[in-house]
Amino acid sequence: MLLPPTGSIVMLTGAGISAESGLATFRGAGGLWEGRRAEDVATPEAFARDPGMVHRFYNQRRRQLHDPAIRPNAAHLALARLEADWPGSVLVVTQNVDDLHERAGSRAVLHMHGQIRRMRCTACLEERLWLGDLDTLTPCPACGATASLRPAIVWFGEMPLEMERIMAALQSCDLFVAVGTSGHVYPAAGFVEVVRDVDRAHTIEVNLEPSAVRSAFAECRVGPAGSVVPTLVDELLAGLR
Ligand code: BV8
Repeated sequence: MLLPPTGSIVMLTGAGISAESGLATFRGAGGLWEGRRAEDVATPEAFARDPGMVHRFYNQRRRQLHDPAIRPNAAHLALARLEADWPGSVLVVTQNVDDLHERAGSRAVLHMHGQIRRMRCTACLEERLWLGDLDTLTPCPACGATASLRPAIVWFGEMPLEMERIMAALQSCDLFVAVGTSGHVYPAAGFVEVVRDVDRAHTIEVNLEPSAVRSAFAECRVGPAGSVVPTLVDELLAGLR
């Protein structure tokens, strides 16, 4: 596929890009947690009702990131290689809260749904890296308040982060690729429609199966991200020669 060398690329990633690294997706077979859907746990209401349960949900997932078996896969590494070798701009917009893109070497990464390795105090609004467990008794390291810490994650009904930067990147990109996302969660699922209004941009979906917004994409590549994304990156870089 030929793209102008100065072309700008936006990669939207979802839970599917981390699946081959061993992290469960939301709506796949392992998607339930204690019999609950993510939509029922990842909400301010659930946190207000049962903060301990929501802390357990995130503590379990945060602990996974310390597992040496959980590491970036070929898809994460290919996106980092693209950012390093592509002369134009490459931006990863991820719905994921893990740090696998950064550990693969990507630097231009926007976590629109927050990061599981960060916490925020609802009393003093301090936000910082937090790698251990959290619970209602954990005192805020900045203000000392208890029962005030929460994961720095965007829950359902909360405003995603970096939306201005994301919209600007979508409206000026030459290529938009969605990798491993089911197209159920907005506003991310609507990003392809924003790009479609940009007449020159090409859009590609990479997924094991068609997403809920498959019809909005000009091209679909079916298969595991770990093999489809490196091939796509090879094609893009070969077009530079
Ligand atoms: C907002 C952080 C507005 C948490 C997440 C009614 C009431 C309230 C809101 C709404 C409503 N109706 C609609 C909404 C909007 C809502 C929404 O879209 N709900 C859906 C469920 C209908 N959205 C929101 O609430 C958003 N905020 O709208 O704010 C607003 C305006 C003004 C002021 C205030 C607010 C916020 C949404 C963010 C929620 N937080 N994550 C956490 O991580 O615990 S969303 C959560 O789902 C994750 O981020 C996840 O990434 C994301 C999306 O899921 P996917 O990534 O797509 O994962 P999924 O499992 O679904 O699919 C995986 C895909 O990978 C599959 O297609 C599979 O085939 C594929 N795959 C699997 N393996 C592979 C693969 N592909 C390739 N290779 C493989 N190997």
